[in-house]
Amino acid sequence: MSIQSISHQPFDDQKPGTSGLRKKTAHFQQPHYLPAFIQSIWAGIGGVAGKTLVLGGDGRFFCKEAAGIVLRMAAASGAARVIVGQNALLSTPAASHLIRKRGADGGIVLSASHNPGGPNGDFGVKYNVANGGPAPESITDAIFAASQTQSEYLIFDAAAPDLSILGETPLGGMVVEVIDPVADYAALMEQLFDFNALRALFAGGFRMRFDAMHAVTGPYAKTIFEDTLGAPTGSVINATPLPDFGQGHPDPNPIWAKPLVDELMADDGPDFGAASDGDGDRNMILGRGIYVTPSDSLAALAANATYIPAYADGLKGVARSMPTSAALDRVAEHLGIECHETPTGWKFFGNLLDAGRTTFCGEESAGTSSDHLREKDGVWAVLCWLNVLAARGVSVQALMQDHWARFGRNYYSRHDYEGIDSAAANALMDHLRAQLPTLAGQSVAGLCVTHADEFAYDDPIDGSRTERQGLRIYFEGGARLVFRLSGTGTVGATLRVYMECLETRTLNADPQEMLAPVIKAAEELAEIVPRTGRTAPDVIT
Ligand code: G16
Repeated sequence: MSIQSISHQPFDDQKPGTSGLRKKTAHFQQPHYLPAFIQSIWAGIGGVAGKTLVLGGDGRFFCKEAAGIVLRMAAASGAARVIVGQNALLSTPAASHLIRKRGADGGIVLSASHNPGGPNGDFGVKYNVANGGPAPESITDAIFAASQTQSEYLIFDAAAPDLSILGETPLGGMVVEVIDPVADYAALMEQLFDFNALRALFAGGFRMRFDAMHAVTGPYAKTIFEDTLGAPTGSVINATPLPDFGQGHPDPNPIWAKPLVDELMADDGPDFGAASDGDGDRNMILGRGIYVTPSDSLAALAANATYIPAYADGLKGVARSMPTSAALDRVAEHLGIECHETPTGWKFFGNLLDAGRTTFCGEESAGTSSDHLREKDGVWAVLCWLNVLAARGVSVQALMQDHWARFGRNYYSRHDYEGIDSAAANALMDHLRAQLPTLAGQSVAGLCVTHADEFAYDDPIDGSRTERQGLRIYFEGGARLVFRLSGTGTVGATLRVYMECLETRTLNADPQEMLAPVIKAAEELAEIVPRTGRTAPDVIT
């Protein structure tokens, strides 16, 4: 065996986005593209010699080959050990937990999250640091800087070990340790929740449907919900991870998980429904006859956290991304705890969690989690809901009615315009940005603007400042409008428009109807139709 040094032209498009580097699969498969990025990661983290890494992915097309390349490159650059999930599978939260549990220096997750997979789909690479969380911007900036000049990578010219076989195998001077991807994570969940209460819940006939969307959470959900907690076989559907996610879009929202939503909306539907995404960090929560928005789910879990053994002593604080609704703020105010507002991207919660300033955090984009690890965690969110329902003995519907009656309801919706022309999207944002200073006091679509700004975040722990994180327009009465361009798309630009309004009396109306004036204001202010050529959003959540 020998180490090969391969030369190539530097790539100029390897800037990590909201969550790692995401591109079309074919783009990643072009000669040298993936290895060049991996070599840039080694450079960005100060080398990999002597280090222990965790490696896994969501099982999408190209994951296994990519895992082999990462292993051969880690060995060539002197890594001591790589702990890899069997068949290169690891959910993002399981990888985060393993990094922490094993004291690893970091980890690589091969995933484009909720983006479709397959030869014509997307692929992605994320790097997580020693706390188990996504690399902060200081590191992703260093990786990007390295990628712009790097013209050579090192790779072992021997095949990587067979990742279907558990156990340790040497690769040069490095150890490849293939582990069961589920066991450590499942053991952690058992420590956090009242598994006896959950067993009793299912034994009492509680019916749940969990849609793993042919993605990575299938084996985790089968083990935990069916094998351990006794949910009937078939409670977990689409449970085998497939390279193309069954040609689906593994994004747990009412559009892409419509069959599950339809099942839960039926009069004889299950008591509880949930879905997770490609890499298992997102979640969607449903009860019979009710869809719980991610913002409401976060707020409801925070309000009920003390019913869960791990959080019985209460929450130290909470955090949400800026576009997430203010439902959480109202709970935090009631509990008398800190509520932090961060930019979109899980990496911004890391410092707050490490410093013990927040226990629960979440995002409107279907991510919820706690300080048990440093990623969002779909199965954890589902277990939280089940634990609260079991402890309170109520339905999802009753719990949310009670929540809104206590705190009011933040009606919320996000409209996405996908794959629009990048220049048009940037021009739309510039046009909006230019209006911000003069909007206060103006009336738009019958709503009076109280103030408007561009969100910037000053991290209270390390003092870093992150600018240009979304345009915000606030209206009298508590309504709010936010505009951002997505940092996870792979084609053109995706415009996200986030809308909310607070209502304390009408608690069971259609969100799109309640938000109609805010939606109209968004269209008028941003000139969405003329500037994008789109007459309707592609996705409404
Ligand atoms: C990623 C990030 C999240 C973010 C989401 C949407 O989720 O981890 O923090 O909220 O993307 O980001 P954007 O609005 O920029 O597209 P995931 O599940 O895709 O890794």
